[in-house]
Amino acid sequence: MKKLLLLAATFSVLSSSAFAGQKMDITVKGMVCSFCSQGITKKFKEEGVKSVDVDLGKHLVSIELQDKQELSTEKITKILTDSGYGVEKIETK
Ligand SMILES: [Cu+2]
Repeated sequence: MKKLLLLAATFSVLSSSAFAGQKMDITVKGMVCSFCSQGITKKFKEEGVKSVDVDLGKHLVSIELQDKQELSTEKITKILTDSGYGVEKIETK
């Protein structure tokens, strides 16, 4: 029983910090040049994220959210697919 309580406590700490400057790594298909990375950076800046980093070589867009900001994976997928890119994977850290 003690062990179960400890697990529950650990979980609540993790979930309560989930929106405080949460970082997400998005694997994106179709980004090939600096215009792609500029365009994608602009789209996420418009959503008010704290930072955007595009790594063309790794096909990776890393974003960091503002404290308490929520950006759903559905919304992220829509932003990218509307711009003509494909979303392979979204990882929250
Ligand atoms: Cu491009």
